[in-house]
Amino acid sequence: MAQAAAQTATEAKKRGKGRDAAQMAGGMDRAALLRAYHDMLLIRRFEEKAGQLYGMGLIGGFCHLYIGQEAVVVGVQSALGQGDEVITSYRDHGHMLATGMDPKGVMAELTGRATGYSHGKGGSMHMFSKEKNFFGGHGIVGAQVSLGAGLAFSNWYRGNDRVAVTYFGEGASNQGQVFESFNLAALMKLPCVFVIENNKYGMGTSVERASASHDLSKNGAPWGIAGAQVDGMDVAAVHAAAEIAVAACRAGNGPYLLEVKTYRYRGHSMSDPGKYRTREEIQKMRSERDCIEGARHKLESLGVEEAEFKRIDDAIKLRVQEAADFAQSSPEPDAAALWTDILVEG
Ligand SMILES: Cc1ncc(C[n+]2csc(CCOP(=O)(O)OP(=O)(O)O)c2C)c(N)n1
Repeated sequence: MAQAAAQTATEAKKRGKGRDAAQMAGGMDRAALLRAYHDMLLIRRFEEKAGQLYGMGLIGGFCHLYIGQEAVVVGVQSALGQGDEVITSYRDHGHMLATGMDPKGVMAELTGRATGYSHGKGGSMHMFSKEKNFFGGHGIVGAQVSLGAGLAFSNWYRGNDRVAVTYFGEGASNQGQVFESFNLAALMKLPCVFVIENNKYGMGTSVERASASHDLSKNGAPWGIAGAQVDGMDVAAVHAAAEIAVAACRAGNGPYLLEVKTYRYRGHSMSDPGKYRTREEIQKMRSERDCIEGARHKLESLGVEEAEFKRIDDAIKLRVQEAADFAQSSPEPDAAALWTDILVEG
């Protein structure tokens, strides 16, 4: 990781040539960090609103919030280029927003409305966007890892220079299909960035109790997969590590494994009583390590003033409220829609 950090610093220096070094924060300049702050805050406010609507009985079924983990997806997405692809688990609303999907369509889907991304028939865990190269949204733990390797395979087969990013949790990381995917991706040098979002808990089981491997970034080592661990509460650090990973993949070096150490503030899903950890543990992370507060402090030191933060906050609040209003005023799908978008084998 030290080597990776040094490489990033050199690359950042090259990119920032002529700029004041004080205007850079971990390879992100002021404008990039401000954008990242905006994107993280949009996810946070969207998820808070989704939590409220769930409490009001407007969202049915499962709902896994991403609050606390925003720096992971925003940092990685900021290192991607046009046409790069993203696939993830059921904890997916943040990934959708980061790829540029419309908050209105996502909220409408959460509330089961016809205007949602899956016409109100998929819900929280099942949304896709071909336009934004977002491939879901998968409720089966680990399933997206082999699908993500498949996305990378299709890019390799077509001979383009696109990279597929496959996100999964530390709980999923010891599944057999994950290691099968590592093997094939390494064997064929597939352009896949595997991102382990290590939020410390798989449902109510801590990573210490579930995993014999304590440095998950080394889990691809038997197949020669390069890996790095990164602080997932620091968006600039995630961005810097992701730039290295994406560049390595795009250069044809095969897959890359990033373990991003993060934390979720809310329960596993909305029905989690949270008995496996203390309130103090959560509060400590929130007050000392929060990714949005951390970015805000860096931006303040780069000269961003209160009025600018307020302008961003107000615009996001409005956008999220508009998404909630749009969802609530949209119709539910017609009963006849039960017979569309499905495969019926006779
Ligand atoms: C194959 C399979 N086994 C079990 C489950 C039940 N389940 C849902 S989420 C989860 C924990 C996964 O934890 P992790 O991969 O760390 O992701 P996180 O929820 O922390 O984002 C489990 C066991 C499932 N959905 N699919």
